[in-house]
Amino acid sequence: MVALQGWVNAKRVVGGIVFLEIIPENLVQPVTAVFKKSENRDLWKEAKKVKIGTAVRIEGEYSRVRLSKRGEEFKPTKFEVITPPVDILPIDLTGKTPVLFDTKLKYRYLMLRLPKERAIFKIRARLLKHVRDFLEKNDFLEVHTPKIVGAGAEGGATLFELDYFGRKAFLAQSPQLYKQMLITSIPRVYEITPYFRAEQHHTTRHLNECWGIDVEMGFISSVEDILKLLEELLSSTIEYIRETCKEELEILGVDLKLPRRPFPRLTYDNVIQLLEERGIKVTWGEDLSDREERVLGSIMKEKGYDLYFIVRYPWETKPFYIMRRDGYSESFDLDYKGLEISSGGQREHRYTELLRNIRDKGLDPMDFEFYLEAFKYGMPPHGGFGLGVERLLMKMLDMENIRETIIFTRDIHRLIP
Ligand code: AMO
Repeated sequence: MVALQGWVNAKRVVGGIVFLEIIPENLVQPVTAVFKKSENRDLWKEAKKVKIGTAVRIEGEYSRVRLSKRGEEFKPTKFEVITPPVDILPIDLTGKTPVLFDTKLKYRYLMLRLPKERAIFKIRARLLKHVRDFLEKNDFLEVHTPKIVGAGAEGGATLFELDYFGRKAFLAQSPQLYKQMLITSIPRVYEITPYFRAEQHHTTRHLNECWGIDVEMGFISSVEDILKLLEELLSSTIEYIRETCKEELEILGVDLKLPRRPFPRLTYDNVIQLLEERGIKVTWGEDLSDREERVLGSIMKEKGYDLYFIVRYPWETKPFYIMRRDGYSESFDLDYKGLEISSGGQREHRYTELLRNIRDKGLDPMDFEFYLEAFKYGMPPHGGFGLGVERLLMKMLDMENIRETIIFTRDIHRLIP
């Protein structure tokens, strides 16, 4: 005998039989409990009057029969209503009526009764578990840095400002300054953390609260050490998801391909040239637009690559903490199927050069005094990256909208639920 706890998702009464489609608490696929009047009249009567959405507990056995689309068949011996619904469900969870995207985001907590929705978030959780395991195995220490900060690292345009006991404070855009400061004592750190970005635009690839996998590594020889680490991390994560989430990938209809390696290292100048060959003119010194990233994605797809680095961006496109070299920078972006999913680079670890970089970006060194001080006491060469969790998932799972990959969305229109 086993106990099945979950929710009634659909009910079909055919002659003397009641079929209850149950969404079990911990399985991805539904189970159909079959109540026969001829076998147990009382149970059948209970099942017949149960409302859609009710939380139930059923005892019985799996009959090992697979009903098409309705999961396995379950033969009940006991039936208990745990919580009947107070109201009719606001959405149809049987898939018969399509749910509008906006409604789906509003009722995400109910949508998660469905196999597709559960599959996305199971993959998300597995992915983060694997990333942690991978980084721990490589001697990285998980750290937690403040989310209420006094200075932003990624430019003023996307800072959320708040009042901190009469002082101006911000929500952290990234752990950048703190993860770098830690390199002077712990040369391998990582943090899985929310980023708060006051992006004004409403796109399919921006959120106002998103999650990042932030890594920083000291005593590096060059930015190539970071590229290798990120390439290894992504390849092993994709392999892990392919192996451990077969059922979820199947539910989502995703054919997750192992990336072709090594990931190409295209220079910014290479990219401009490739785009020019397609008739797209990029002004040197400007970041790539969404359209340019997408065209590059199709060029690289034709060459057989889903994942590729863009290295040596002009320094003016990158933040002050990135190391400068001859007008270029020791930075990179990693693009996946035409979308930037990560950026990083080697940092400026030399105190005087860093101070100059801050001034050259038109920033006030006084705002970064606490950060700069950490560079006075033997800061080793270092580098790292920030990898966007939602963007990575979106591309892995071939989703059109980043909002599919986070349970509760924070965008310009959504503050609740
Ligand atoms: P960057 O600002 O490029 O770099 O952010 C790193 C990665 O985070 C994701 N990301 C976002 N995803 C969804 N919505 C947003 N609004 C959003 N903003 C960022 C992207 C992006 O590639 N400190 C550096 C990283 C580093 O150098 O270590 C940083 O934050 O996937």
